[in-house]
Amino acid sequence: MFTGIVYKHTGSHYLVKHPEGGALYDCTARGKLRLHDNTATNPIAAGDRVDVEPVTATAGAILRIHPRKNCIIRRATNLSKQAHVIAANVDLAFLIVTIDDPPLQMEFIDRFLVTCEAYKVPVKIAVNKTDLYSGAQREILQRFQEVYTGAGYELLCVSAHTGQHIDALREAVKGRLCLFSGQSGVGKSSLINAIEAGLQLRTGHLSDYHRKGMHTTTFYEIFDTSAGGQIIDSPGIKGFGLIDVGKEELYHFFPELFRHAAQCKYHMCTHTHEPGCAVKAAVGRGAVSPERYESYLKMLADKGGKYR
Ligand SMILES: Nc1nc2c(ncn2[C@@H]2O[C@H](COP(=O)(O)OP(=O)(O)O)[C@@H](O)[C@H]2O)c(=O)[nH]1
Ligand SMILES: [Mg+2]
Ligand SMILES: [Zn+2]
Repeated sequence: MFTGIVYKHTGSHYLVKHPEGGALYDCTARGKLRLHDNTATNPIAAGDRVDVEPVTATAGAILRIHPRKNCIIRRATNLSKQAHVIAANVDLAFLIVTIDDPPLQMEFIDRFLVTCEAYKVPVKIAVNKTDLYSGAQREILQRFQEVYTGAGYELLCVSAHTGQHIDALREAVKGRLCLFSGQSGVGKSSLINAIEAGLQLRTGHLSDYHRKGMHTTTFYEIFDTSAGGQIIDSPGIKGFGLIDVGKEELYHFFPELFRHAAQCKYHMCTHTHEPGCAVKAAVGRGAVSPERYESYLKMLADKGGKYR
């Protein structure tokens, strides 16, 4: 028996890496596993540590899942009960965004950040395709930087094509299990290729794939980097529907709102209409960006009425 990490999950099969030698075992789950979350469509996810009993030199059976340090869960829609575990035991998540091609989607970005905060996964932002931006896009980028560094997030401007700040990205990944997430087409796979040239992951626009009949990344998959770290490449994510967060605690996961909330007059302040709200006061004097506050209000008022 050995304990290894799940590198990929495809349907009912799991590829588990042997800790010595690094052989990948094609595994299925045996018997009744003690599951972390039985509402999940996938009980075992990339990043899980599992005990494997080898059956042949390349195949085995998963006997046990180790307790998780954390995991990131996504739900299809606000009303959906079905949860999908994206990844487990993540040391750092990189949210990859672009100003253009595809355009910035603030809602997606803030939902992802809230999700990371709620699951206690450290998260950084990387703005990719900086080689493309000029004029108005540069201005949007500048404001984007102000808003998110102001909120307390570390932000890197990178380009998979020119190599800008790829070393910084490579350094951040070193020794960690790192999730690369973001909308389809922002350049996740291209950045992983730039960090680790040997990998040669397939890249390209979704529309190109349709035209050529190719398949884009459809599974979360872990790749080793030579500096001693792992990156999880994500398939195109349409959006984050539900976040497992109660409305009354949503502001806990906007770190800059949370910092001010202790000074609110009312303990149960929702930071929407209450007198003596320190969060609204902070927005008023520019200590919290109106963009992020708007985002908070929008999530709070979201259709479906509930986050849980
Ligand atoms: N100009 C430019 N294009 C990029 C950059 N990074 C990726 N792309 C292009 O964006 C498209 C989508 O990249 P891909 O890595 O497949 O995105 P993913 O869906 O997030 O994995 C491809 O056509 C890439 O060549 C970049 O830094 N600059
Ligand atoms: Mg990709
Ligand atoms: Zn308040």
